[in-house]
Amino acid sequence: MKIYGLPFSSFTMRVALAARIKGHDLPIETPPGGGLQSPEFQAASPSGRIPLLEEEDGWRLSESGAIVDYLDETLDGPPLYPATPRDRARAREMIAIAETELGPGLRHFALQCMFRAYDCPAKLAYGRDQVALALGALERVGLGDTRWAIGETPGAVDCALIPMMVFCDMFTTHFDAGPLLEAHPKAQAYWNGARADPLGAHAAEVMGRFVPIVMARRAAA
Ligand SMILES: N[C@@H](CCC(=O)N[C@@H](CS)C(=O)NCC(=O)O)C(=O)O
Repeated sequence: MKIYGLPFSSFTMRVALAARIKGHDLPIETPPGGGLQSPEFQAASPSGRIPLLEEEDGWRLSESGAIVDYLDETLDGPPLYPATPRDRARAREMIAIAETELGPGLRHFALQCMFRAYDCPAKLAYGRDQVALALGALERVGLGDTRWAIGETPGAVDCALIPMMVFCDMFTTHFDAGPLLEAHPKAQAYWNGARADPLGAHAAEVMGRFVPIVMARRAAA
């Protein structure tokens, strides 16, 4: 099994973290044809996006959340979801908040502050509100109350949240996004704990390698 992705991609990191928690170092390969826009990759990936999992027999799966759950069911290692129905439901609730609120909110910062794709203050303000709503909601359902998102061991929620927390830090520190986590002490406490762990530190280090690349592209433009 391998993953087509790019190391700086938050969604690729999500599935790489899932494999790491389960004790596997999943190979991440550049999309076939050399990049996302290649005809080979566009033909292989239903949305044309990374990550894309490919099994040895050619079976493929897209969407980072679906891939995380597939890895959980097919790889040896600790389960990525908690043991009780209520904790599993909580995990899915937190993942839904991350996927439908936090990620889309951060996307505005990625497009405007990092990639400078366009300049629309109203969209950025909406993104900021969406990030604040998401972090507030995550805190209300328990983020920051325990060592990891749910309990004392990392799991599927952490795979979703860690790359987004890396982005929050990155956008604030390097891309003039202003404070994103500051008003959310429990979310900040969660991230402080996660990034002090090799799992979070690895994500921050790998995704952080993208900052000088973006800066160099800006300088060259
Ligand atoms: N919902 C998808 C989102 C994947 C996604 O947005 N991937 C980005 C890279 S982080 C991508 O492929 N962007 C390229 C494009 O949209 O053309 C998932 O969870 O896997």
